[in-house]
Amino acid sequence: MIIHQGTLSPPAGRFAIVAARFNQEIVARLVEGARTGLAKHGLADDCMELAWVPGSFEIPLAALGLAESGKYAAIICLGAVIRGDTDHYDYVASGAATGIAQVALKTGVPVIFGVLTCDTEEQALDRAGGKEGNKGFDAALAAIEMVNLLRQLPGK
Ligand code: INI
Repeated sequence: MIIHQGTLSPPAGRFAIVAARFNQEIVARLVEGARTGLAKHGLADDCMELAWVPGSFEIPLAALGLAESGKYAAIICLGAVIRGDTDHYDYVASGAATGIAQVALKTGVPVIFGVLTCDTEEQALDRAGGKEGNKGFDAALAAIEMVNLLRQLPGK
């Protein structure tokens, strides 16, 4: 059996991060986590670009433009959606998740879902460099792995 597995060795190419400004204190920690994850795996800071958008709902549109430009090996999407008193949370979280998945499938570029969806700010902080790790860091590793995997798999 041939087994394909993306490694974490540094791939050639540029990495774009799309980050939501809403809950910016938390998202800034995710951005730092992603940057650290890329750097720890051999990617230079000048291979990384960061685009801020107003909220997680706007992430897919910015990610689409970046992915369609053909300039990036992967797009890492970071945001923090925290449940409030209304069902607004559900629309923002599902819009972000569905949109991000659509961008990846439409363009063939790995577009990584690093958007926290939490009930409380405490849960989000735990996942943005707290006791549950940093999901930005994890998203960076997922991006590297997917770039390397897709370069191994038979393409179109
Ligand atoms: N955007 C977030 O990224 N996180 C949230 O928790 C959030 N809440 O709770 O409202 C949020 N809303 C803004 C939304 O992403 C859009 O920016 C806004 O609706 C304009 O389209």
